[in-house]
Amino acid sequence: MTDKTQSGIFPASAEFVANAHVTAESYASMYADSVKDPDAFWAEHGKRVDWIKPFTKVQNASFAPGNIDIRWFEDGTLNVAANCIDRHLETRGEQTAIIWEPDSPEEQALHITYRELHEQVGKMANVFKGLGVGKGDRVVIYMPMIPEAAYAMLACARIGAIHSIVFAGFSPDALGARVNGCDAKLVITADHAPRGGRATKLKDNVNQALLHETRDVKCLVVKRTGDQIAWRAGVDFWWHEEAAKVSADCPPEEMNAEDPLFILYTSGSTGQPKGVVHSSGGYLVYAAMTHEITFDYHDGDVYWCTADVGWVTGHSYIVYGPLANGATTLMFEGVPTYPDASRFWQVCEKHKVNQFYTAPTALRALMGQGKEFVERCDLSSLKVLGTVGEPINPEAWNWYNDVVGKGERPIVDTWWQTETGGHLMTPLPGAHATKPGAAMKPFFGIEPVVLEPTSGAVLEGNGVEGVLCISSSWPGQMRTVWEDHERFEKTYFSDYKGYYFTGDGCRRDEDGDYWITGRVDDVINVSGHRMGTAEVESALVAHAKVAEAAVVGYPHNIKGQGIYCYVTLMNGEEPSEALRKELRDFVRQEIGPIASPDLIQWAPGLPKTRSGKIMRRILRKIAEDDYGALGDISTLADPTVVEELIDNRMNKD
Ligand code: 6R9
Repeated sequence: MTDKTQSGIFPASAEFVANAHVTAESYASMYADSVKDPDAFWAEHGKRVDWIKPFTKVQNASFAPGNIDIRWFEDGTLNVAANCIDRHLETRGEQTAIIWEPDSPEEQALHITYRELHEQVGKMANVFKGLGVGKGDRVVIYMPMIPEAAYAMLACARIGAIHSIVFAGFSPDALGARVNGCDAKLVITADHAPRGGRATKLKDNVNQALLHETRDVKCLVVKRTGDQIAWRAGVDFWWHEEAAKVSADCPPEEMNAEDPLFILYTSGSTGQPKGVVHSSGGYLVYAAMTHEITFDYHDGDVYWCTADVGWVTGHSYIVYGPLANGATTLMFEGVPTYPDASRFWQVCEKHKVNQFYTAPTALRALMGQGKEFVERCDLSSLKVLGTVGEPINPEAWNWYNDVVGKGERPIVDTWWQTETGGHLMTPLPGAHATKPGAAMKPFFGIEPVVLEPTSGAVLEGNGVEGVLCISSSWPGQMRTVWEDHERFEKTYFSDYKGYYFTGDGCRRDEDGDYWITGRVDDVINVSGHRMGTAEVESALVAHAKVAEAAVVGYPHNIKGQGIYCYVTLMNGEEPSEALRKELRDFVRQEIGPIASPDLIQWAPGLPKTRSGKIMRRILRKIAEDDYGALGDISTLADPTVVEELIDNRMNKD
């Protein structure tokens, strides 16, 4: 072990490799096949799902300017819910599909079999139909982490409705914008969402979000706590009451491979979140395949992804990927530190979890609490550990490896995005020795290229750093931005023509392994949550006392990046601590607690070019406490503002 640590390279044990789906040898040959003849490769792997009408065409994808068109398996038909449930009934009807672990360890966990899942999803699908939802209609899901959230997703898939999940931590305003954005017919929610011993009033948030809605948006409410809520007569319905009235029999709708399965809003570099649209066929093939191979999932394993279904990770790796594979997937309602910092590890012990997948921010928070919380639990069932969401610092990686994995479990650091549907780069646990913080190698069929940021020239060879693009399509790729295909092209295909631009920076090291260096656009990553700085800026300037605002990220011990705001007040307004708090609360209310500013610096002036553009590069450097590297400031309209900002920089300690 000391040897490995010194070299910074961690191979899997011979025992692990012997039983792994993919080894170093098979990776090399499969990867070569996947890029040499992608049609043949994906024609084979397309069989991972059951088709109603088998596809004859595999891929039809163009990244050409003016003609961004991505299709996979385009003449095939299928039903995603039938693939995640019905096809398993014969062989594993009595197997647990979902283990549900509630917020409080005092409350009973649930084990839902594939047969029970089939029944619940069938009922929910019939309730949706009864409420007027049909093929192609949109349903917004605003739910705690309870099994009904998964039922709702699968019920949509069963009848061909398109779901759009809004994270339960988002504010009523953010929810309202998303309900409107996709013209949803129905919102499904719960009365309250217990989390970390506190409860969010989800139904009240829905009421507030729909206050100015002119259409009658119906709302189906799951009773989670039974506490009092305000009811909108005629448009609100209790799930348990409606479920009692319908049959569980709901034949799955035949869907085209390219029919949208879901929309998921995500932040970009502009103020407006984008509705990322995913397909039915290609998405499911890719989610299922990556789930099995990246985590080396074997039949009978218990798999746990700690994400929320409100994020893409919850879509692909709690629900669709695992269930398509007939896996047992664990859904956790709570947080890592409630009732104490042992909670994750207790759940691993209790349910004998084999694959555990979480975010670096959670690991950093737990690392700070000390290893006793881990060591008091029996973690011998663990086989593979995963991380996702942001770059993992070597310290957290080493802690994960040593304290949680006892130096014996491969760690898969999976790099991917809402837009990619599934993992694009990750070590495979039986194939690649890992390096702390490296995403290592492309998944099958993925062709990464590193470009020189300004010229767009392809950087060949090893030991290079630049922006990360992907040169050809893969089945899980997003297909468009909801009702804005132009924005799809502009965001992802216009900076570097002919490539999908990820927005991330990347280094290919001397061994040809990939390291993600973080976003190169105005997107920051706060506790693994993507946040467009422009969104926080528009929230701030919406406040009556704010004239102008600029927001950047800065290094934060636990969150990875914190939110640093430079705020210029309206003439005559005085800065004060009370106003700081007011602005913080205002942003929370506009977007949600995850967007809460960490630091607010009063800025009488912002560094701007003569054409009036804010020079964020400089603001980023000041926030990072890195004045040596400010670069050329001579093009500023008024260079003295920089000095003033440095003098008044917020003390971060
Ligand atoms: C799945 C997910 C995507 C952005 C992505 C990148 C960052 C995700 C990462 C990672 C380094 C990893 N990111 N995984 N950076 N290493 N293993 O997180 O999707 O919420 O859309 O965020 O997150 O910057 O571009 P999403």
